[in-house]
Amino acid sequence: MTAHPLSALLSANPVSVPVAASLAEVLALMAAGHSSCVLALDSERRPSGIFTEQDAVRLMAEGKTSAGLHMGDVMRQPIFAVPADLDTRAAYRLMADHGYRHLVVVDSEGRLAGVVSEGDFLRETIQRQRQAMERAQGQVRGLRQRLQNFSLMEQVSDAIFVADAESTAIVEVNAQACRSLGYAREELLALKMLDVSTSISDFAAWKTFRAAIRAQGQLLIEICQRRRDGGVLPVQINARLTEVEGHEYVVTVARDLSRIREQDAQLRLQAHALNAAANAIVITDRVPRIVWANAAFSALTGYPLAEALGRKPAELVNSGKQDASFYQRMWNSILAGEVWHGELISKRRDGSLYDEELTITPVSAEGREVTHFIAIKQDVSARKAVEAALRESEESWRGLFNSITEAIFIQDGEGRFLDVNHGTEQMYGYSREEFIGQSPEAIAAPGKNGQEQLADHLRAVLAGGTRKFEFWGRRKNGEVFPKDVWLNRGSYFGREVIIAVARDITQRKALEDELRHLAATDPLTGLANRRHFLEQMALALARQQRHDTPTALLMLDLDWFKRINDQHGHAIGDEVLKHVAGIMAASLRRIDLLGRLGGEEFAILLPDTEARGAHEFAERLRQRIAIEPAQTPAGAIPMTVSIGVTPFAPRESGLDAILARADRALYHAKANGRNRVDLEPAP
Ligand code: GH3
Ligand code: MG
Repeated sequence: MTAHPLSALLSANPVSVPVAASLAEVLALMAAGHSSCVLALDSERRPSGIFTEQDAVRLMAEGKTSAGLHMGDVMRQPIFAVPADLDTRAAYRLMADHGYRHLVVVDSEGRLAGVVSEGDFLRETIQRQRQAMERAQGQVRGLRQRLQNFSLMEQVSDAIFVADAESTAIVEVNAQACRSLGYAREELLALKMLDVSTSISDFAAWKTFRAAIRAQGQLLIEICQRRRDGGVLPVQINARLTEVEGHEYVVTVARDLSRIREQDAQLRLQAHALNAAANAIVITDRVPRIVWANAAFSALTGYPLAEALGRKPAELVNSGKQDASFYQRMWNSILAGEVWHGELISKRRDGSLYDEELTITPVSAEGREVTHFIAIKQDVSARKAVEAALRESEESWRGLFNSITEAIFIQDGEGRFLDVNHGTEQMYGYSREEFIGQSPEAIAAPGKNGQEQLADHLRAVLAGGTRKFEFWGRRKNGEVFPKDVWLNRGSYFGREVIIAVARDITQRKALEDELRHLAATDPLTGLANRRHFLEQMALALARQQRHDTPTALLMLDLDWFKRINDQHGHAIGDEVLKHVAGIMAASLRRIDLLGRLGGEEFAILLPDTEARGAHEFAERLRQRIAIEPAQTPAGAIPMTVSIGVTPFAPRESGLDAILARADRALYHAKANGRNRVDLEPAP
């Protein structure tokens, strides 16, 4: 059996006739069957002759007609017949050699099997080639499909080439292959591996290469590839043979060595940097086992890298000073992919403890599970010690601050309260928290302090001066009170501030008022004493001189008072003095001023009063005293007064002149019989 027997090519039913058939019949059959030849068959179906289109053309050329002719007259014989199992190519060669356009095919008994024409051969050849092509395309498609199924092809950063193991024609590449050689995909798919390799550039080299792959299963070598721009690219290739549908391909994975060398250098640099870092760095896997640690880690913990590798950090540094829930929280956050940051107490190899600031960063590829943890540790023992010392010093400072009974305010440049002591809380009734951030306005009695002045004080103190002033505050309960304030510039935990020390002066103010009152008052009668009266009279005189308002002065003296003392004793005399003072005080307007000038002598100043009005007032007062005896333990004691009146002149030389006139008027009243009023007009 041949691979391609002729039988496959046969037209099924060739047109055939008996030898006796008329030529006209033969021609009609040819036309009807679109056949280019007709065979004559004997009774055994053995072909005996053949009539073709060419024969018909020849008859026409010889001027013959079909009339009277039969198949036996025109057919060519004997017939050249070939067996059906003849190889197609051999049959085609026979036809070509003899110049035949048809071949008659017979079976082993010599009976007609069919006819093969030149056209059939052509059709067969075309079909065979098409099938081969389709098969080849199918193979490539299948290969591509299979390669695409390895979606890895586009995910790896290496260039991948798939080439026909025979022709070296490139049938598939990945995007990296295009990038690294600088070709478009279509351009690469039109090239051979020999075109892109400078090291394997002819078939002899390729065959050696292929044999080496076959011998070792895969081949890992460094070669050079040629880029589209002519540049040479050093690559490390991993080549394998693969068979797809009976066809062999070489799959080449090429890794850009220049990039790897760069990355190597980069990695070495990073490793150096990590090693040189001042902070301890530990990398663990997920377990977590230590996979790497830098020199600072060894220095901090005392564990050499070799001893730490493969161990769990907890085995090495857990001090037992944190409870299980602390570590649970840490794990929860880092396993969730969050960075954990905190402080803890850790243990060195020698068992000593230290304060550590720890940051753990989970490492995972985009959206994947956490694979590693990077821990950065910093020994903060020194900082902790400083903090503790600071805390201690702050505590002792605060103790001092609060032990001072005066109110102390720490204020910033704008006067805002940064801190206050207990004394301040007690003074105002506000808590420290309520004070902080507030300004003095918040605790000022409204309208009692000059706002501008306060700002001036702050400025002056900031410039280096000191200030003392009085300030009216308002407590939380609304009570308004005076305080003395001393402002100084100072320092508060390294910050330049204003320190205000305040003392409540409510009591001192009250005492001062009391003293002032005492200094101005006659203790027996509660009236203004001589000094205070004269002071007030001097002010009234100044007013009168300025505004030219009428003012009058009355001078009063009890009549025969000595007798009362003599008769009833000094104490009763005092009672009488008080009684008369009471009547006088009750007779005055609010603007009038009454004073006891001494002994049993009184004076009354009447502003806005003419001489006549003053005289009338004095007369009414005299009468009233005369009819109201003093009620004393010694019984009712009647009493009279003499009164001298004088108005202020438009231009007075001084108090003495007025007092002298009033005195003279009083003297006249006495001299004229007492219990009367006398007036000396202004000069
Ligand atoms: P007159 O003024 O009418 O001429 O007679 P008089 O008796 O009031 O005379 P004089 O002014 O000389 O006497 C004043 C007396 O008043 C003398 C003194 O003992 C008495 N006296 C002065 N101050 C006080 C005092 O504070 N209490 C008492 N009980 N007597 C006083
Ligand atoms: Mg008298």
